[in-house]
Amino acid sequence: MAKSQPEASNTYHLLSIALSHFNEKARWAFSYYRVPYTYQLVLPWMHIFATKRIIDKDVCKRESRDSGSSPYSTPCLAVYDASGKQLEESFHDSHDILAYLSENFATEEQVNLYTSCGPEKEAEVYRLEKRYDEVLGKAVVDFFYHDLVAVNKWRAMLPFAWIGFKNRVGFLQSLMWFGLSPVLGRLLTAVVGITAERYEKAFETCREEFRQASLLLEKSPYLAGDCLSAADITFAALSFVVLGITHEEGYQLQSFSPKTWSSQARALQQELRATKAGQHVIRLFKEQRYFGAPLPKQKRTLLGLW
Ligand SMILES: N[C@@H](CCC(=O)N[C@@H](CS)C(=O)NCC(=O)O)C(=O)O
Repeated sequence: MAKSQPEASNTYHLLSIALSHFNEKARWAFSYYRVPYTYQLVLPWMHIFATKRIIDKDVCKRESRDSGSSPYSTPCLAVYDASGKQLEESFHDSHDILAYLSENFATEEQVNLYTSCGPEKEAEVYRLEKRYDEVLGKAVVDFFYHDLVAVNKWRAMLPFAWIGFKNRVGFLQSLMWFGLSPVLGRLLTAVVGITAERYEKAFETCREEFRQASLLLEKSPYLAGDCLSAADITFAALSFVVLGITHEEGYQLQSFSPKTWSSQARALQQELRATKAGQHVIRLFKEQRYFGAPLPKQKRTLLGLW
């Protein structure tokens, strides 16, 4: 049930990496609960400038459950008072954001996404969400960066460099990314430890996750039962890259055209699209991603960086 006070008197600002699937999950959670918010788009590495300002205020009350990301990780939700000036709390994990919105903004129409399939399924929804975050979400990172930065680098270089301008993340940030993205992309794969082996393994992990999810969908219309839950939103948001979901198909921002991906990546996208789980995700993006939700306002910042 909705607990409109004191949260209704808060204002919400979401810092999110434009092309990130974990960030799409947080954006989707906001759309689902119809919570107005402003957002600021950042690009990898440059996100540190933006999230550091929030982290330095030391108002995060939750222990991080994710040892794989840095302290500057996105999505980063800043909760301000009604005036929008006083920072009261911050969240640095997509699950924490989804759980917070579910606790505070569920209504009879937008039911709590953890109990929507019945209280007896709550633990299963948590389990599925955690599995998708830890297994599918991580495999998608390996697939995404290795394909764009190494396997298909010559064809992907320009679209990868152009992505800041395409998503209007701010002139200075877009320009820095345009010039430095080949180096920053390489640096990122080195720091995160993404290798050709991990890329190959990511294909198998994605296939297996889609196979398991398809089996669940043989038994019920949604992953955890008869209703949309946090498991469906997590699975769908984390899959948008490996399915190549476009803006026209419901992805909130502007992604890459098919030729940006290598032929093997495109083949995987087509293969997964044809599965029951793939069809489920395509339908969720089409029918549930935006329905009735107010579009968030993009906060213009000094040339896109701070
Ligand atoms: N478990 C975290 C994972 C988030 C994550 O991996 N975020 C990436 C973008 S896809 C990120 O911001 N990486 C940069 C960093 O860790 O500094 C969540 O679900 O929010």
